[in-house]
Amino acid sequence: MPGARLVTIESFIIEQERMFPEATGELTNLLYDVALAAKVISSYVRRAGLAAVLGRSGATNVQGEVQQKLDVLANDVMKSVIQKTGRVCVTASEEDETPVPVTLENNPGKYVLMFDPLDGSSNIDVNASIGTIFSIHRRVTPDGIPGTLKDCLQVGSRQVAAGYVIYGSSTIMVYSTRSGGAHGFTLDPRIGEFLLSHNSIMTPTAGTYYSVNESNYDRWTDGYREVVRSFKSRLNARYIGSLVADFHRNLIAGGIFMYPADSKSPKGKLRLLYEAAPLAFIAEAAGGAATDGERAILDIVPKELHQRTPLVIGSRDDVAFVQETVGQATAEIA
Ligand code: FDP
Repeated sequence: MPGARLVTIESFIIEQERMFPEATGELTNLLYDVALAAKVISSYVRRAGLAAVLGRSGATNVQGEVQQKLDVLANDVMKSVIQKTGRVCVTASEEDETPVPVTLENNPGKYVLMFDPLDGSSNIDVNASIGTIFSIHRRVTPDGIPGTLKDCLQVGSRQVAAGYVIYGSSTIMVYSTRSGGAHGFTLDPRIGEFLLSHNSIMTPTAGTYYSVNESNYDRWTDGYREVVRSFKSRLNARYIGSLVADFHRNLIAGGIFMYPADSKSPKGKLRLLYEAAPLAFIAEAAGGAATDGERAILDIVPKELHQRTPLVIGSRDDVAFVQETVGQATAEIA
């Protein structure tokens, strides 16, 4: 728009950092590295039907899930952009079995980056929205040496920043830091820059939508069945099956996403460290909430890298309703 003030993601992050005189600029640069990786991944996603990147890679990841070529590619892009900057000491990803420490040669930094490089794999080949999710912590092991699993296994409330990128009708990156607020930037394909499009997102306290895979209904506990019966009578249903896309729509429009534990996945399906915790950080920054049905997601202390968790996330009143209804149903059984 001629004359409109264009705020790039870089200038916005720098402006935010000025609120903290003690900041060294490293986190700013790390967020900018993530934005760069997102642009590269976005360029592959946008050409996916033309470049030879659709389909299965022929391998399975640590969770036993079939890896798509784009999963592997996105994972490689993230690591190659992030690992040699001297800003992180270790990365961890849904696609890597163990943490990948930054070697001495590549100068380990003070941050830990965990990510799901391409969330919503089942939607890759059918041109539906997919995304990248990331979580950043300060390291807890001594500076100057490669990071370890200990740096990764930190409670969500200690995140210093988190965010996601959605490759949808446009590419949007949303992030939040401890300085507060959740901010969204749309990639302008004409200039290849993320520009501020959603300043200080606040999610409605009560939502319009509920998003859950209802084909699991018979596998849920009575509490979740009751919740969904109630939602059916007063909310509208939307389920894409890409966590980022379902979460983003509900964040903007108001709503709730649920992936409860069920008899097939007794610990839940989604991963705590690089799916649930970063999105919970964003949800809380936007005035929403996230729980596993009993505890706030940000209070869960992880025990393993690829730990799974039930997830209920979105508008505050709806999340509270789920927690209360599920809690009562559990108490009645006990
Ligand atoms: P996917 O298996 O396609 O990678 O992260 C896992 C995830 O997608 C989420 O993005 C999505 O919300 C969920 O699983 C979908 O699971 P269901 O197919 O069981 O509904």
